[in-house]
Amino acid sequence: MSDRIMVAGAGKSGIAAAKMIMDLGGEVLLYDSNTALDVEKLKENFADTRQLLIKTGDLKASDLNTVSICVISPGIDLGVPFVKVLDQAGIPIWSEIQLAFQKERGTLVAITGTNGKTTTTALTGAIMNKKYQDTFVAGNIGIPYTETCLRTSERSVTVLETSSFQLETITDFHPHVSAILNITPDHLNRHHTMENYIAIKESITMNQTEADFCVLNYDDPVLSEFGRSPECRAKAVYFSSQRELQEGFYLREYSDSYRSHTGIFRRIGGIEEHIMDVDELNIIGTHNYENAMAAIAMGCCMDIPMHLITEACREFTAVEHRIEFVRERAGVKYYNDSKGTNPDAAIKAIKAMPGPTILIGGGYDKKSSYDEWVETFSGKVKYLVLIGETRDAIAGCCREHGFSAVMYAESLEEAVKVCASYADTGDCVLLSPACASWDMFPNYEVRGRLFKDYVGAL
Ligand code: UMA
Repeated sequence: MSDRIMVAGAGKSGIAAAKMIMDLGGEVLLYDSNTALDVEKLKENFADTRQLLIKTGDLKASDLNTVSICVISPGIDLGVPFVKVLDQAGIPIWSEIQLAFQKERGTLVAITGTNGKTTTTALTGAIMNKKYQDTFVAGNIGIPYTETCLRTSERSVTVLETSSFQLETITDFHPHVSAILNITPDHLNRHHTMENYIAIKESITMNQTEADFCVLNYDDPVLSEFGRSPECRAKAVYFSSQRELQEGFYLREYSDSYRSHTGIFRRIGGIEEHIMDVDELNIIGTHNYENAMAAIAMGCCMDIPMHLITEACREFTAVEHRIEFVRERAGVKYYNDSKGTNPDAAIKAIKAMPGPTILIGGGYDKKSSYDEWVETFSGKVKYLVLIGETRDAIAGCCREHGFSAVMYAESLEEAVKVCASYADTGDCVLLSPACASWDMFPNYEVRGRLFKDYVGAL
């Protein structure tokens, strides 16, 4: 490890990365472009600041004299001006997960995809925990990998949620088991083209070999083809909610003398095995059954006995902010899906609702297209209450698709009150905004918790 490492971004990842480097005896230049940052408060995160230099604002070439490498926080777009200063100085840029991987001593399981990452990561962690006592769950889920990697051992397993932002600057990052759950348009304001976004997601496998596994969604044409291509050197393991597979994990309807069931099955070497029924799970919606199949597949790749896998699946409950049931009031069910931060995730939440739905949408503008989302409203969404930066764009899209039950609210609190006043017995109220939160809130967690507070106060 070099003497001075620059850490860009003083959020969760940056603080954890800086601590890790200093724990290993290195010196850190912690840089943040936000001049309003309270440097004294930032220092409170560190027990010892002797090896720490903090800089905010513009970055000049002269600031980089002793810097040999830059560890960049995921939220920083590689197109921002200071990255050019780093490039001109020939300083390599690593993501925070790339840094952490240098100290990984156990087995790494890494999960990416546009949607379902957090639920799948949490469930996979619970499955691993049944066999491996030292299981760490980290990454985009909210716990920086640099916070856990120094505690790994030959016996430990780390289950890591990885975003495209984190994968963009990996070099030798190498999971034993990877999963790509699905790829639909997201973060295109940062990655620009779908081709670029897909390539970044697929790069999770770039250092894998035939001794490794990659779990892939067979129903996603890009991913089913990727698993068969020479670029994917890991052994591809498929799951599908749409068809029975010759080899892999899938959903299939079957009946017994009492009723019909939807089962999760596995077929290996032509032999089919019933794993469990979807109604034994506490998570709802086809997308969640896909997440469960991916997690089960990862458990099998790690040789976890099937009875322990199914036990973990039965015990697992929805992750906070993912179609999370909040409460029932006057016959109306309230759901928090604040992590529905893109149209595809929000479509899944609408489909999972058990009744007519009053939807809260809108937020930070990621330049997404809302057409497919609005098309799923028909017959399910009674009213759409819009908040945030994207209100006009979404309202315009609704007009184009002939959906007129649209209202504006000035705040999330007002939106919750409007929903409550329009909801009838049997309806659902769903916060699933199809947009990121950053226009009105620091992150989706704050947005989700406030929603729950407002619903609780009704
Ligand atoms: N900053 C700069 N310059 C810039 C932009 C930002 O200096 O040009 C600074 C900001 O002033 C701020 C810091 O960078 O001080 C923030 O860094 P960050 O945005 O990377 O946020 P962290 O707190 O480090 O959280 C990150 C992830 N955030 C993002 O990817 C935006 C968290 O994912 C993750 O949980 C955490 O690391 C731990 O690994 C959040 C997320 O929204 C949940 N992820 C996206 C998603 O899921 O869609 C990808």
